[in-house]
Amino acid sequence: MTAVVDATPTAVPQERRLVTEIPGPRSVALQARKTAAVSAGVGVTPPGYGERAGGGIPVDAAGNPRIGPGSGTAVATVGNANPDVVAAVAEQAAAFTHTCFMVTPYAGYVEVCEALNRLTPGDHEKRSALFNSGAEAVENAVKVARVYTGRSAVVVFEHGYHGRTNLTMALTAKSMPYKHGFGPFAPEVYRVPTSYPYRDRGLKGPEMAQAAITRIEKEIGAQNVAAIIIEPIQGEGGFIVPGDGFLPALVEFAHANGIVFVADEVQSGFCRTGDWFASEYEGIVPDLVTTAKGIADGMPLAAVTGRAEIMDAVHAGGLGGTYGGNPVACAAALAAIGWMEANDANGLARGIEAVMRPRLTSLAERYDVIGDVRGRGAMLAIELVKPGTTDPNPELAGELNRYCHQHGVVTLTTGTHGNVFRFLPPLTIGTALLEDALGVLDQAFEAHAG
Ligand code: PLZ
Repeated sequence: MTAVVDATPTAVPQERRLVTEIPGPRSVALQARKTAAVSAGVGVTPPGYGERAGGGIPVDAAGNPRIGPGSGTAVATVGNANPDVVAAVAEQAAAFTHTCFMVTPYAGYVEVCEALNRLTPGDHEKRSALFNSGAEAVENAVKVARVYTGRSAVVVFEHGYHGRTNLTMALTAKSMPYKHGFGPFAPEVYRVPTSYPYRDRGLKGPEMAQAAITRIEKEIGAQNVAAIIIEPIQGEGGFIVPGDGFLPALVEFAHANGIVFVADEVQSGFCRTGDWFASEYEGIVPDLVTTAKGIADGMPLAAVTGRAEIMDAVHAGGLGGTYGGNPVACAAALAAIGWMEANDANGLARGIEAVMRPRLTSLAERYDVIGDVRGRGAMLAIELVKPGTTDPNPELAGELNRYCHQHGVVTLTTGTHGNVFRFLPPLTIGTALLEDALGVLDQAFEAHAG
C-alpha cells in the first residue's frame, strides 16, 4: 500500500492551531458585512473567513490554521496554492490574462485538450472543448449529444447532481436548496433509479441497471434518448458508489441503442478516487467525460472530452464562450496535471484511503449511527442513521459538522438527506494532518453520539 506523502509543498505550516475561538472577531465582523452586501441566496456554512491557504490548511481571518479535508469541494486536489500552480499562474498572468480563444487562440488551451484526450478513459481518437464551470461542461455535453444523435431526451439518475443552471437544475435530483422555486425547468429530462447498495435491499448492480433500462425503454423509448448522464460515484447525492456491474450494463445498453454515455467526473475525476477517473475502476469507457474542479487547483476551468466523431459533429462556432479555457486557468491546469503525473497522485489517493478507511470502519463498529462507510481513494464518506434503523440522521451530521468546525476542521456534509459526512482531502495532506483530523472526528462522535 502506498504511503501518504508528508512533504506537502507549501509555505503554510501544515498544522491545526486555534489561536482564537472559531469564528474569530474578524470573521464575525465580515459575516455581518456579508449579510448586508451579499445576496442571502448565497449561503455560507462553516464559520471563519479565509485569508490564505497552503496544502491542506486554510488559515482564517483570525489567523487560525484549520484543516480543510474537503479541498473546497474536491478542487484543491494538489494542495491549496500548490507552488507549481502558483508559479504557472503568475507567469501566464504576466504574459497575457485573456484573449478569448475564439479571437486569438493560444497554445495552453490546445495543450490542456491534448492532456485530457490522453488521460481520459479509452484509447480512441478524442477531442475536447473547454468551459468555465462543471455545470457549463454538462450543458455542453448535452448540446453535443443532441446534435450528434438528432434526439432530445436526456436520462439522469436519482440522487444525481449536475449543477445550478436551468438545464443542469433539471438534471439535478434534489429540490432544496438547488431547485426550489426556480422552475420551470428544461424539458426532455427523465430521471430513473440508480444503484445505491446500502438502500437497495440486497438488489445487485446489474438488477438495478435493468430497473433503470426498463424505465428508459417503457417510459421514454431508447430511440428518443440522446444521452445518459451519470456520476460514476455520486457526489452531492451522498458519495454513492454503485454496485458492481451497474455502470457497465448501462454503457452496454447505451451503445446498443445509439445513446451517448456521459460520465460526469466533475467531482470524482483527477486522481480523486485512486484512478485518473472513477470510470476506470470498472473499466467503462464513456463516450463523453465532463471535468472541472480538480483540473486546475481552483482556477475556473471545465471541459468536455470525448469521441472525435461525436465532438466533431457540432457545426463550427457551435461551442464556445468568452472565458472558456482562459489562459491563466489553462496554465494552472497544466501545472496541476503535471504535479499529479510527477507525484503518483493516484497512489497518494489510495494511501489516504489506507489510512482513513480503517479509522472510519472502526468508528462504525463503535457507533451504530454509522450505517455505511463507502467511497474510494480520497473520496470517502460515512452515512449517518437513527440508532437501530436505516432512517437518515441529518441532525447528527449537522452536530458533528459543527463540532469539527469549532475545532478547526472544515468538514462537509452531503447527500439527498444531508446525512452523509464526506471527506475529500487534498492528496498532499500528509499522515499527521489526516490523523489529527480523524482524531477530531473521534471526539465529535464521543461528544454527540456517545
Ligand atoms: N457535476 C458531479 O459535483 C459541483 C456543488 C457546490 P460547478 N458540485 C459541487 C454547490 O453547492 O454549488 C458539480 C458536481 C458534479 C457538476 C457540478 C457543477 O459544477 O462547477 O459547481 O458548476
